[in-house]
Amino acid sequence: MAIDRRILTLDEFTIQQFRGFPQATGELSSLLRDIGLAAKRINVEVNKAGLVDILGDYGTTNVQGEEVKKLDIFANNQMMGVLRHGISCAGIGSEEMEDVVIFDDETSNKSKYVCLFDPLDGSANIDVNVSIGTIFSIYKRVSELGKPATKEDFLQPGNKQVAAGYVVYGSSTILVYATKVGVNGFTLDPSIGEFSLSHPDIKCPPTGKFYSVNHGFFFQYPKQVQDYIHACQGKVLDTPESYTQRYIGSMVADVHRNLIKGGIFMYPGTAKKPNGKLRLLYECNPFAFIAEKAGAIATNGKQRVLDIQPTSLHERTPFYVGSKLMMEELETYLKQA
Ligand code: P6P
Repeated sequence: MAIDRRILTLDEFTIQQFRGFPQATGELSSLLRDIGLAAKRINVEVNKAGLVDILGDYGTTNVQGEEVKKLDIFANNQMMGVLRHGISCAGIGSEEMEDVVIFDDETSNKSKYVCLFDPLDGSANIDVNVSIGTIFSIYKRVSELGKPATKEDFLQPGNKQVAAGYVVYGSSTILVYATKVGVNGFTLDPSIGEFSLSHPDIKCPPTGKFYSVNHGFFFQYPKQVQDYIHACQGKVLDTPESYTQRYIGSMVADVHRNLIKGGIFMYPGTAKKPNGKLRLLYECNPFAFIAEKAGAIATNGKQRVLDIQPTSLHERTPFYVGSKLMMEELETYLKQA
C-alpha cells in the first residue's frame, strides 16, 4: 500500500492505514495509538531514571523469578492503564504478571483484540543506561464478543497475530510495528511530543555483518550452534570479511539493529535450559512476526516460531531470528546430526 510520504505522526499514519481498509473498524488503529501514548509516558520516566527514585529494585521477584525493577512496574501499569481505558482491548497478558487480566466491562467485552506485552524488556540494564524496550503483540479474540475475554484468546499461535511491535528507549526513542501490510518505524520527536514516521516500509537486508549471541554460554550450546558461531568468525557466505559480534544483552536493541542493518540474533537452548531464556508469547512471537513481515526468518532451531502452539503463558523457546541468507546458513548447520 502506497504510503503518503509527508512526515506523518503515528496517529496520522494509523488513521491513513485505517482509511485504506474500508472494512476496518478503526479499533486496531486506536489500540496502536494507545500503545504509543503508553510508550511516551514510559519514555519520560526512562529518560530521567537516575534523577528520581524510580531506579533500582522494587523489592519483589516476578513470575520469571527475576528481580522486579521499579520501572518494570511503572511500565506495566502504563501499558495496562491505556489499554484498559481504551476502546479496543478486552484484556492483557504481561511478562510481569502471573496471569492474564480480563478487563470485563461493557466496552472492553465488545472489543475485538487482546494484547500481550513485555512492558520493559532488558530492565536489568536500566541502572546502567543501556537501551531497554517495550514489546507487544496484538491478537484478534477467538472468544465471543460481548462477553469477557478468555485464556484461549492469549494462547494463540504467533501466526494469528494481527500486529506486533516494540519500542527502543535508546539514543532516541523509536516505535516499530508490523501489520499484514508491512513494518514501519516512528521516532519520537520531542519538539512535538509525537512519534513521527522515520523508517517507512522496513525490510531486513538478506545478509549482514552482525551475529548476536551470549558467548559466555558457548560451551553449553549444541555443537551445531558452536560450529555455526565458529563459521561466523571466519568467512561465511563468501563475504569479503568475517562477521562482527555485537551483543548488547537487551533484545530490543540487538534485534532492532540486526533488522535494520542485517544480522542474526541467537538465544539457543542449553543442556540445563533446553528451552533457553526468552519467552514465546512476550518476546519471540512479536519479533518473529515483525521479522517475517520485513523479509527475515525466525525459528526455534527446528520450526517456524509463529507455528508453535503455546501451552502456557510463560513458556520459553530457543530463538533464532535474522537475515534470510544468514538464517538459511544457520539452518544448514542445525540440520547436521
Ligand atoms: P543473557 C533481558 O533480560 C533479556 O530477556 C533480553 O532482553 C536479552 O536479549 C536477554 O535477556 C539477555 O540474556 O542471558 O544473555 O543476559
